[in-house]
Amino acid sequence: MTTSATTADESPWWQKAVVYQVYPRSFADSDGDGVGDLRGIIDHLDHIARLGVDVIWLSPVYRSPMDDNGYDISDYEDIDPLFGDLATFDELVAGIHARGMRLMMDLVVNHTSDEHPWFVASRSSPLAPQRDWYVWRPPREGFEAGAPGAEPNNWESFFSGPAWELDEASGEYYLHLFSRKQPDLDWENPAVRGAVHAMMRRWLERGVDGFRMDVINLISKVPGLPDGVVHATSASGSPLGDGAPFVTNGPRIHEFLREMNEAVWADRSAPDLPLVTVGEMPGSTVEEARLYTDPARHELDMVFTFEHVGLDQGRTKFDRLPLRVSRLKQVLARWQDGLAEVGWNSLYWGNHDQPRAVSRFGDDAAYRVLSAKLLATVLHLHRGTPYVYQGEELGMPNAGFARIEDYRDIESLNHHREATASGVAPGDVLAALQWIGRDNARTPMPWDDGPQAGFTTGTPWLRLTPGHEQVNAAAAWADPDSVLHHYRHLVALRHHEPAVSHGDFALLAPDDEILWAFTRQLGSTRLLVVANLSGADLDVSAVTDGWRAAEVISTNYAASKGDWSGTTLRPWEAVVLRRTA
Ligand code: TEU
Repeated sequence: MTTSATTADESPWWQKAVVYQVYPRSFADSDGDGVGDLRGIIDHLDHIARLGVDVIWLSPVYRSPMDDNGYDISDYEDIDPLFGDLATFDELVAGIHARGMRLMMDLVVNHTSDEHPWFVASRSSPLAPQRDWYVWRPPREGFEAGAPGAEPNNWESFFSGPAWELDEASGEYYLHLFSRKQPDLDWENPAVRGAVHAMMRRWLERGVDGFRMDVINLISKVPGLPDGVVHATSASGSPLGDGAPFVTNGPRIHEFLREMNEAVWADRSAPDLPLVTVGEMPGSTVEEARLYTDPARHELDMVFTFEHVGLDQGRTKFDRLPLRVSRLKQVLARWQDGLAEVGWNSLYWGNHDQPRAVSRFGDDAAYRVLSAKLLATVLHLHRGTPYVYQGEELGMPNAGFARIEDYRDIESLNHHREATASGVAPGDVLAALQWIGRDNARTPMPWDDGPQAGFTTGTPWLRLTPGHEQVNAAAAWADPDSVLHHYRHLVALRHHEPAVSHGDFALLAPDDEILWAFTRQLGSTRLLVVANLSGADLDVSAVTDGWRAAEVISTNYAASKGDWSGTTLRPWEAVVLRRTA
């Protein structure tokens, strides 16, 4: 049996922590404009605190034209008036700290808004001193600016269409991996890096405790920006190629992260340092994650992998593939093994970019409550830092809007426009959005069974998820068997049982498509997790042999602590057993 590099006792605080993500637009609206705000979060802090979580990750609240709901920032130093102001932000920080929690801010520095003064200056002239803060290039040789295919290279934007936008005035193009209102900063420029570091220091001085770094593994691009493999043509006639290999985990990424550490928090060695960092890293392998999260390298505490949320997707995220449970289990197990000795995992099912976990991996019809609890049990019993996305603790299903008019997300709207223009049947495009579109999980938080679910007294910016009369926070707190109380129990279990936070992980029955089973071990304490991912009874005696006398420390069936057979799991049942030696 291997022993882990860090034990529960000497580990940094965030290895025993659970993080709760707040998507501010949709958490709580205090002023009736239909959009959530900082005051709304302050008013509902006790909901989060009662769950027992340690950290709040707040999606962006900075000044923004809201082309991508705040991931397009026009002023890193101020709060958008839609959400409040700096004084209210300070109140929020104080309210979080007063409840013993910490605050992790979203750091979006691969790109800014095109309305950020840096970009406005950069765009003003090819001779502007800030021209080289962004990635400007002339048209492709032999092409007139603006002609199809004249883009400096063939990269496709993550939000559909070419990743370049022409600036008519100068005849040059700027790079935008996301929307055209999100120009990429040029991290090759030391002045850009210095400005980002200074901005981060100011937020730390203001009292924030860490950063979730948006697409941070995309900031270093391969020099020369070479064309990618062509796979399509845009609606405007430009060939579209895959730029990901040239921007993902690029040549200077490790250097940039290390430099950031040195510039922003010189000494990370103090064990009680409140700081925590997580890098969002689409396209990173476990080997790369080990480098990013090796404490000796001073880069990041943990990263968000995308491997497990890409298993049901084809070449693009909208191509749906059947999900195989065995693959899902094996991918997560590989990340457990890969970061067992060096590094650390973050654990998540959902966030503001992913559909609702219970709709994607569970059964949101007949077994919504049980399968939501099962998914929570399985994830929270892995080794790593779990993230709970607002509404997940209520077992919220996908919004599943059937009409394009109900969608607000730029990614979904762009995809709908491009796909229908290139001949895909509108019904097929909508079906994909109902399954994977980001608005599925961006709907307002349902607080009670009142009008607009208690989210707003006005008209919500995005329609509510159907079913809020039953699925809401007030109902969940009142019901001891709710998904919410199960999350509270799992958070407490992580805090009190060191084998949950730090035990070694071993996957059992890796090829089974229905049974998800694994063990955790720390010293003489052993845990066995068994979960039935189906609506039929499942005989699990093969893995519970030797565990008959073990204590049941978690179950998702109401009040069944004492009465589990030890051999058969009921539909969507998940049980955790503990024994010593
Ligand atoms: O997401 C980046 C990302 O890789 C994807 O999850 C993205 O949402 C998209 O689905 C790719 O097809 C981050 C933020 O979390 C997201 O909300 C932003 O839109 C994006 O970066 C740009 O800042």
